[in-house]
Amino acid sequence: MALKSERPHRVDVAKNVRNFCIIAHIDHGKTTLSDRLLEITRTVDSRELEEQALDAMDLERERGITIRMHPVTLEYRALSGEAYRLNLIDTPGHVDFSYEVSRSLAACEGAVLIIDAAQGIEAQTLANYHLALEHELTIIPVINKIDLPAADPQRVMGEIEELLVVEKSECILASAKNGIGIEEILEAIVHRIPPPRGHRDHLRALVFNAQFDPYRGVVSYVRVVDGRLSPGTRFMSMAHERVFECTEVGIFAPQMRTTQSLELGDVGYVIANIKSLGEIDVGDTITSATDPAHVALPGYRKAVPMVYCGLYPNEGEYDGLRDALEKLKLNDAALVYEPESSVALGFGFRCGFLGLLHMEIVQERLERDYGLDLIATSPSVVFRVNRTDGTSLTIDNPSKLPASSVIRSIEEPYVKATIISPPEYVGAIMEITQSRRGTLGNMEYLHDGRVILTYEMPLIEVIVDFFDALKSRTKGYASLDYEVIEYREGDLVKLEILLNAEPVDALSFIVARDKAASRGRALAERLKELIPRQLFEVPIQAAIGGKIVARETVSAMRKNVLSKCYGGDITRKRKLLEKQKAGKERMKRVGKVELPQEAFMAVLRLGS
Ligand SMILES: Nc1nc2c(ncn2[C@@H]2O[C@H](COP(=O)(O)OP(=O)(O)OP(=O)(O)O)[C@@H](O)[C@H]2O)c(=O)[nH]1
Ligand SMILES: [Mg+2]
Repeated sequence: MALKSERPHRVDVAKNVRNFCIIAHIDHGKTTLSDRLLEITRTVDSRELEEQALDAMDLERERGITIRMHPVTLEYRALSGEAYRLNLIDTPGHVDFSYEVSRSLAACEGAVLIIDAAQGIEAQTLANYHLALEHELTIIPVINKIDLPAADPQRVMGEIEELLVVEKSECILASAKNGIGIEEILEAIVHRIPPPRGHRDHLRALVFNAQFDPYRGVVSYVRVVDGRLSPGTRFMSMAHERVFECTEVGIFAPQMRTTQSLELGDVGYVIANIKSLGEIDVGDTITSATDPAHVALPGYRKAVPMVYCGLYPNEGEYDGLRDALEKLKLNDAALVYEPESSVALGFGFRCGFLGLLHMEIVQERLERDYGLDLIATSPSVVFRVNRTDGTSLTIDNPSKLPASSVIRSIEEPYVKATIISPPEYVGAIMEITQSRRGTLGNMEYLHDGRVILTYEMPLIEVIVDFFDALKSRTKGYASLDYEVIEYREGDLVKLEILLNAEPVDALSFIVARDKAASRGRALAERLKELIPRQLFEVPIQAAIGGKIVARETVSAMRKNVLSKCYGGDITRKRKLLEKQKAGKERMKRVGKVELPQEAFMAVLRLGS
């Protein structure tokens, strides 16, 4: 065997363990299939099983989407009579969270790839499939939702054969909702996915995720690759060369459940009095402190935030926001933040996110879990500015753009976008991608007539309302996936918005020169609708390099809400006043003008 010549030790096999994750495009039924697997293996009593049981976060349940990866251990007695331990990881399907998917894949030997029988292969199906191939995983294709009237498994099998290196005969037909095909999936997991292999000595475990628990410190999610871990084991983080003593190990069932040890091939958690995530990293390798391994496991690239915005609290809540960000960061390594100040909004933080959904979710958690009231400024990407003196700088905030006289060039991130759509919408897609500086790379027709289009386009154009425009112009049929490929030079300018003749830094953004004027006009019009009438007239101007390109005016009005309540109904009066006050809370005073939150996001919705 090849492995033998490289390593002196005997290769061991954890014969009755299987590690796999469930991957798919968003909403194709990963978490619902996990429910069925929890149920059939009696990991959770079926009377207690809630729908989408693994989506434990309140935000996940409300939105019906998975945000985090969720590992769980199942005990399965196969038809052969043999008992297996299956470690499953449910993953998110949304493009913002593909980092969770790739981390999960690294802990597994196999992946169950779900494809919706009515929708077929979508953009994230392909993206996640390729991720699984990169990790050399065994793939089990499952065609789900065959109960739907619109299901067409034959067509989907055709697509699978066309686009993936998978035979029709490997596909399993299932309905996660109605419990069809579940046993077949379990048998395929046991028979097709290889058991974990490794060495019984020289502990090496991959930290594929970590959570911070205020009482117990860092809970590391690990996959044991070699050796074993048990309470009392003194282990070392290879990235930080710090030694800890393990106090508890266990599995997710789906709640944390203590076990005596984690053996070769196992997936579970480790607790060891680790006080902060700076002492151990996601992607780190844990090894024995007394008998360390020489080579760390491959680990991960760091998650790079793509989208930045400013978050500004109400007066007096700055410290509260800093504490809240600090706490959120403990469980969300992809979130970055640093203090910034804005002439218009005062003191706040510049925060970096994986994408717009991530941004929305973080803001919602800050407001809800920490009782903060925030204004988010319009999102930006990270630009590279090359100055005339030969130096360059990166900026994630348009207001930091140096004067145009010292700029030699500006570079911006480009993405490769993959769009899958029925053919009748190709015209519309070309229109919206062209208007967003996209260039068509490839166009391929599928068996069923659908088209796969690949584009290269600036990330900022994707963020600014592209997805919404795509969904509305294709009646929701097109799916989109994208990844950043490189920085390219662009002819870019800063568009500034002035209220009452004062530039508002939090409303400025960077845009392609040839579109700046029309964007400026559209934004001024939109702001006119959004800014409530004030006691005085508010001129809105859009300017490029000091030149005004658009002007609108919000006319003055004195609004006496109480004039509606004739008669002496004092409770009604109070209610109205309170309502008005609640409405005000989402306003931010900028100079003399009150601005609603929507004004800062207006740039995102210009197309629609
Ligand atoms: N008819 C039918 N609906 C299903 C089936 N499986 C899942 N669904 C529904 O599809 C929707 C999405 O299911 P989820 O399990 O949340 O999908 P997911 O892949 O986990 O979604 P993300 O985690 O957000 O990517 C839910 O409304 C489910 O009830 C099925 O077999 N048949
Ligand atoms: Mg899910």
